[in-house]
Amino acid sequence: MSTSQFTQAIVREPGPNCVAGLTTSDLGPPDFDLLLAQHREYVDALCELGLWAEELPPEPGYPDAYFVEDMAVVLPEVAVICWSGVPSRQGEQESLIAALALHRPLVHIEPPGYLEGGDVLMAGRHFFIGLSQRTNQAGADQLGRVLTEHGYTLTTVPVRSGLHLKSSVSIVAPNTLLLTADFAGHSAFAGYEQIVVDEAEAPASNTLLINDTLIMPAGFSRTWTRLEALGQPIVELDVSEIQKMDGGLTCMSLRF
Ligand code: CIR
Repeated sequence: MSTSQFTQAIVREPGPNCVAGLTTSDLGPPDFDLLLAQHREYVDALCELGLWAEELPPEPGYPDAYFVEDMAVVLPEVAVICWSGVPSRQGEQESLIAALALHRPLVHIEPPGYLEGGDVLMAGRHFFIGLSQRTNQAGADQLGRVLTEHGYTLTTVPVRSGLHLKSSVSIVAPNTLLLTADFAGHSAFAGYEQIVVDEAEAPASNTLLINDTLIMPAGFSRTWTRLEALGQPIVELDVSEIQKMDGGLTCMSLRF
């Protein structure tokens, strides 16, 4: 599995209840119609990059369910179904189970372990697993066993700022990470080229590499300039309303 070569995605349409989702942001409530339009542009962008996108319907009981990335980690060999670190999201995975069972054998993270996909960053054959409020050591150990069984390596990284590891650290080229100053210099990332985003552009550290194209959030010109130097195509998407719900570009799809 390469870091960025994907043929399929699973996404979920946000429901009107998404405004009731969890957030720590002080950006105010999202405009639902605009959020829906931004989500549509996101799905269109994935399709334009060659992915076949399966779109699941909204989940009335789960306002955060369109952040599908958090509910599974999809490897070539197996899909690991997550157990959320927060009660309001425990149960979202049920409808993903049916979708993913068509593509992969399934294994499950079991409580007292909990783990969300937003904390799992794939870098070729190596994985970084964030230990956050949404992922505990027991959850990371369970995923670690699956990864090791299939020949991958992993390191855990404490997440002391931001929601998930991938809120602040992205892979933007095979050996290059885009990350915030809080994570730069962590020993887990030694050996990788590091592009540290300006403090004022911290949300740009959640950037998505799809089939050698970078999808980055709009409005971060300094980061754009630095990423442009990598020589890969860049697509900018406005995710202002999604950011109001603590979400970003990686959270809204499972890619495999
Ligand atoms: C939550 O707090 O769970 C959602 N409002 C946001 C989840 C974002 N997911 C991600 O970064 N992987």
